[in-house]
Amino acid sequence: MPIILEGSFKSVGTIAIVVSRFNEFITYKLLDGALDCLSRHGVDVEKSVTIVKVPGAFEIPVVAKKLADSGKYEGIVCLGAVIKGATAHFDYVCSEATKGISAAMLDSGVPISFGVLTTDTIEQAIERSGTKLGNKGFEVTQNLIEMVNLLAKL
Ligand code: INI
Repeated sequence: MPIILEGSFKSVGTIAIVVSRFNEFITYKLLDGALDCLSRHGVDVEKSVTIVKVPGAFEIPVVAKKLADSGKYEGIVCLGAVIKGATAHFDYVCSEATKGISAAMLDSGVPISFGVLTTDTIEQAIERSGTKLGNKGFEVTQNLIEMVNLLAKL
């Protein structure tokens, strides 16, 4: 039999959430989803979760990297919403947020989940932040819990 390693959804320790204020009517719904997920997986949100607010998705990576390097957190959730209609530099903001968050995870070895919505319309963002298509903040937080548990086994 091969050895199969997989992360469980066992409760985790200290978690940081980086959330951008840009499009906050969407991102704060993602934050609600993330906190709901942590608390329903047994995390004491009052004691073990730190929330860091940044102006926009472009600023998320530098904060995620600093939090990861601090050694204080088992995992980091990044939440934002980049909506095409709202900007001419959509592609740049998306690409820098994606690359930067990924680099922060690979450089630090700390699991970081990518909960930055990149949508063509506000409606698509609303659908993914607690309505028709669920709550991406909840989903990416569940993935983070799995990755924290998986990395602890490797
Ligand atoms: N930031 C976002 O998080 N979402 C957006 O849709 C967005 N738009 O549309 O411009 C956005 N821009 C701000 C950017 O993230 C930075 O905060 C800004 O460029 C200052 O560095």
